[in-house]
Amino acid sequence: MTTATARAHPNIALVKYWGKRDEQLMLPAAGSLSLTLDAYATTTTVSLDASAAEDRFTLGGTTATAGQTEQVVRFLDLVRARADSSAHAVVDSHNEAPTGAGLASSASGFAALAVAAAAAYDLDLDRADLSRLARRGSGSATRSLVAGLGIWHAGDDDASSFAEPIEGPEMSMIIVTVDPGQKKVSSREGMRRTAATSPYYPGWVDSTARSLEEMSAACRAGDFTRVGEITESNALRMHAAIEACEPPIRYLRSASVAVFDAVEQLRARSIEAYATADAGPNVVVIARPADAAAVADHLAGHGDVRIVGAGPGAHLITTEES
Ligand code: 2P0
Repeated sequence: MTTATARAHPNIALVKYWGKRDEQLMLPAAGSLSLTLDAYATTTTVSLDASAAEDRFTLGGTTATAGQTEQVVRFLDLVRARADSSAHAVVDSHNEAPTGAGLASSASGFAALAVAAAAAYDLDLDRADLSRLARRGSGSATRSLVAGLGIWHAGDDDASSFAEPIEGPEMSMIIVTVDPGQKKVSSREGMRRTAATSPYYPGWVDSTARSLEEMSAACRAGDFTRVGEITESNALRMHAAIEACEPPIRYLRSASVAVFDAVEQLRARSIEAYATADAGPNVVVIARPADAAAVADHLAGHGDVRIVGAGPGAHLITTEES
C-alpha cells in the first residue's frame, strides 16, 4: 500500500478565468494569470487500499458530502486510467481556509490532490503534467502548481493548457474578508450561466485575452502600476459580465464595493493599491510590500484583514510504503 501527502496553496488571479471552452477537458475560454499565496494551505493524503470496494474522502476530519466525494472519485478515475490501476483510495484533506468563502479552496484542493494521487499511483509526471492533471479537477488548480506568479495558457488542447511561472514585480496581497459565509452560486454554475446568458460574455473573453498579453508584458517589465491597473479593470469586467446574467448573479455586496472605494481613496493619497474580487463578496487588494501595512490599516474597518505574500507551488511532502 502506498501513501502520499502533498501540500498546496490557493492562488488569486490578477487576470481572471471565467468560462470554459470545453467542460470535459476543462479548457478555459481564455488564459489567466495569478499569484500563489503563502497562506491557507490544503494538505492532502492519498492512501491506496487494494482491498477497498470504493474510494473514501474526508475533509477536515469528517466524511465529505456526496457531491464533493463524486468530484474526487471522478478525478481519481482519471489518475487510475493513466496508471492502469484499479485500486481504490482513502483521501484525507485539510483546508486552512474556510471552504466556499471565496478563497479558492478548490484550487489548493485539486492541486494537492493531483500531486498526492500522482505519487500514490506512481505516475512519473513533471510540473507541467501535474498542472494539466490538476486542471481536470478544477480550472484554478492548474495555477497552484506554480510558485508565485503563474500564467495559465488557454491552449488548444489538453497538452497545451497548463500553467508556468512568469517573472513580475514584488507584491503583497491584503485579503479583506467582508463576509465569511458560503457563496450562493458556485463558480462552475456561475460560469455556465454567464456563457449561456450574459450579452457581455463574448466581450469578456476577447478583452481578457488582450488583458493577459498586456499583463504578461507589464509583469516582465516589473511595472507594478500597470499590473495593478489591469488587475482592477479585469476584475470589474468579470463582475460586469456576471451581473448581466439571467437570472442575475451578484457576488459583490455593498461592503465589497466600499473596499473598492477605500482603495480609490488610498490612490488619491498616492498609496498605490488596486482591488480585485472573485466569485464572492471578499476583496483582495494588491500593493507594493512596503505599502502593505499602511493599506491594511486603512482597510481594517471593512472586515477581517490579512496580509499575504507569494507562496510555493503544490509539492509532495512524504511518500510511504507499508
Ligand atoms: C479565477 N475563479 O481566475 C476565477 C475568478 C473565481 C473568480 O477560477 O469550474 O473553482 O472548478 O474550473 O476553478 C474559480 O473557478 O471553477 C475561479 P472550475 P474554479 O481564480
